[in-house]
Amino acid sequence: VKTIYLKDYQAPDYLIDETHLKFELFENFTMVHAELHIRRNPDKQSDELPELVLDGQELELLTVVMDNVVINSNSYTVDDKSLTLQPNKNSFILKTTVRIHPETNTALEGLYKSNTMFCTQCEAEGFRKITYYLDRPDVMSKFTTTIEADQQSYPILLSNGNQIASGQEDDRHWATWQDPFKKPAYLFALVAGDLWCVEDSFTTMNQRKVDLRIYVEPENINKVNHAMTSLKNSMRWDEEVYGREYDLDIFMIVAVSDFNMGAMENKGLNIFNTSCVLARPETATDMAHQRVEGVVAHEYFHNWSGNRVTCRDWFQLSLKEGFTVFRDSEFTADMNSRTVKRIEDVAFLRTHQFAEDAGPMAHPIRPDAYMEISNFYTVTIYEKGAEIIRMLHTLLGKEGFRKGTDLYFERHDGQAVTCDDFVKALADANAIDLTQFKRWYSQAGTPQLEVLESYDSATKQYHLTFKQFCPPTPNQEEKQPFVIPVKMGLLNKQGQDLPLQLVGEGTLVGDVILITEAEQTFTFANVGEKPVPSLLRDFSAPVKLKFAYSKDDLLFLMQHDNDGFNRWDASQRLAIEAIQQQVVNYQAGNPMVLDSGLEKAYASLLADSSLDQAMVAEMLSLPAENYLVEISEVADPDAIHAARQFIRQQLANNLKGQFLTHYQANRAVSQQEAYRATADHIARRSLQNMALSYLMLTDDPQVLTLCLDQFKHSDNMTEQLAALTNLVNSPYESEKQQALVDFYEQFANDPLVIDQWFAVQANSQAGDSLARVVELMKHEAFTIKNPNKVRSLIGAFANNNLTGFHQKTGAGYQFLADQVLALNTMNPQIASRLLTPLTRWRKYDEERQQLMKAELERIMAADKLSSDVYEVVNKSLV
Ligand code: HT7
Ligand code: ZN
Repeated sequence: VKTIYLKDYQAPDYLIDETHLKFELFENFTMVHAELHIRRNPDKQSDELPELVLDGQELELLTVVMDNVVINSNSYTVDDKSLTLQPNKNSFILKTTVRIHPETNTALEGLYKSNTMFCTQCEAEGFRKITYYLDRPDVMSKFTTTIEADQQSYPILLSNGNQIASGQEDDRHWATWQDPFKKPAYLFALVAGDLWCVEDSFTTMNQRKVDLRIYVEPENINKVNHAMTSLKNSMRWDEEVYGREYDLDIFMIVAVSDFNMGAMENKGLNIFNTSCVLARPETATDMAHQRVEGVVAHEYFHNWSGNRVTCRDWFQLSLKEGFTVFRDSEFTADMNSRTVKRIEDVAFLRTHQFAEDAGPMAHPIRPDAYMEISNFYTVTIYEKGAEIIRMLHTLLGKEGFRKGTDLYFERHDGQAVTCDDFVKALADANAIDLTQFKRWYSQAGTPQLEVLESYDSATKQYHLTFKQFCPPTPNQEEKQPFVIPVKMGLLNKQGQDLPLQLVGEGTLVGDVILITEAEQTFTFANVGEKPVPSLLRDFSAPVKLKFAYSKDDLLFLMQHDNDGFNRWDASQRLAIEAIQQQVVNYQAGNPMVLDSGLEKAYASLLADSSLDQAMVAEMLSLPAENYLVEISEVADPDAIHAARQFIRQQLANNLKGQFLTHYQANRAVSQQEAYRATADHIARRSLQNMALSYLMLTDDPQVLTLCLDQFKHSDNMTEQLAALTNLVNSPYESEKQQALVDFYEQFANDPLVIDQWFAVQANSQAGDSLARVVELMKHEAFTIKNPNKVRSLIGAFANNNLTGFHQKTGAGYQFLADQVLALNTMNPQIASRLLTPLTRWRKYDEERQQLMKAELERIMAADKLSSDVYEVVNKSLV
């Protein structure tokens, strides 16, 4: 498998101004006729005409015609990756015909079938599985697409842009779509199927009416309202916050059941995983509703950050993904609770991205090399990428950032550009030097930021010394200091922020200090008493902050910090300390104890009626097991699980009365008010379910009655699924089995709900979870060909069921490796993603390390490894 390097980037020798495609769709094959208007790239001059090397995979080439002259097979070469021709003119029209087989395409890349419909997924390099092409994002072309298919089976025929013609002949019909915007092939889309649609419209800021359509399979037609509302909110938000108006007369979304990721931003024709479009209260949880809102917004925002301005090459992926994740997270923050969104994003980043940054697949947000680009749709490119954009927003301020993005869109509209171009637009618009800041683009790893304090009561000066250090990552031993914006406050005894008066060296802008050196001291004047520092407010940089907070400091910050994020963070630090002490006790065979400070903190949170309910729910959640693994030197899954569970149990017993009061009050409101997916309702349900999960640990039969009542008599999936999850993890065996049977019967016809049913069982804390997962793989509702099913059963087990997956026998590892091998040829992208937990083998004890490595080696030794799986296994074993 070849490695591709950023340093080897070369502009294309040829460009394709126009692309005319004709698809003839049949049940056993599809014919693709392509007419490409090609010319030499004027920016690449040479005396001789270079060869034209078109990408193409799994294509049966039938004809090649250049400027109306048939080219015979002696005059071109074809291998399994390309078609090479020698042009004799600077510009020409090349026509090819290929036969392809969407009906047997299980990789879900290129043109494939999902249930009965045809659909496409071309990012990153799927278009080459449709026709021979210059399949690279810096080749942008105007597309016209004709689709011809059986009228009865495929009444709906869609592609990018506007429909300009249609017709019928016997039992077949056709439609022609034209996209007026130049685009790279990865944004091409085609859909053909028996679909229903919900229609609405949006009037843009310049009073243009845009037709909005969401297409689904008929049985899902009652589940698209939430997505439609989210779409209209996104369109308005992008106008108001970024001044970006939609540019076509029609915007379509199509929901498909078989999809490797969440969704795809194809120009004017977004294709979505059903899990990211369909939502109605009875079948989708609050979390699922929020995911729909976020993904609809994300894909819509790509119309500017990704489509109008796209990436020059795939090393620049974070140019569109990091920026768009930042845009969608700000949208969600504006639509819902800003603090809760920040807490959720940071918890996700710290758990998953920090782990990636510390593992064998660590890479900068702009990687220097890859083997298989599909492996680089990572939490680093997306979520860390978004954090880097957030830091730019912090550095430039709201207005400065907007000036920068305005310049970026104006300068680069219609172009394929680089991360450097983005940063330069921001720098130019604000006349600021971002050279050092750009290290965030080229250096991998999570910096550690250690902070030491000293206070001099005589001079009333308070000093903070910051030391930054970034551990080595693959191929990057040494790191240069980063620019780290630290948003902060100094709290007096009453919990108020003191004015920040910086003296001497250093930069303070508003409440943000800039760390630029490996070690740097900041001195604050007129500090009348030793303050408690609140550092890295709002998580202003993706770093690991080390400060020796005392327990009292943390309790104080939890109550008083005027930054909601840091109040939550203090609660997490307190909980982590308490859990880590019990991990030590568990390992030493000593009795575990509940920290009285933690209990008091929880009691006062539950008693304080002035607090935002969403915040209470967040602060009462103990850090997830996966995060506890991430922050362990050597992770002991059994000890982590036992310690966390012990603390939950103790808190449940000791605070039972308070949990019950909250539960009953909130459940009563749930029963009275109709479901709404608004921030206040979501907060209330999350507190209610949090209380229920603690109460269910008390073994009180009265609580079981409450839980069963919630399971049986809720009008929404948020309450019903929470009740089912609690039952599945309870000791009440017969109630658990009955609930699982009832739930399945109730929702057997709804695959997305059945995905939840699989996931709840995969995450079960019962000792036999692996056996249950193996059994469920034989269930009528399971198929390994559907990525949502794989994620909800196999993925959920391997990623979230810490004790089940890491059982000492190694059976969990062996099971996962078997599934990776089964998927390797069927769907390499899913196989490679599924591998992630095994790649983290260095985190565990020697015995587990050996077992995990042995499975990676077994995969490595297998025949015909896909490049996707090969790259991940190879890097993990180095
Ligand atoms: N830009 C989209 C990426 C995507 C993708 C990548 C590889 C394989 C399958 C895929 N489906 C969608 C999604 C997004 O970030 O908006
Ligand atoms: Zn995206």
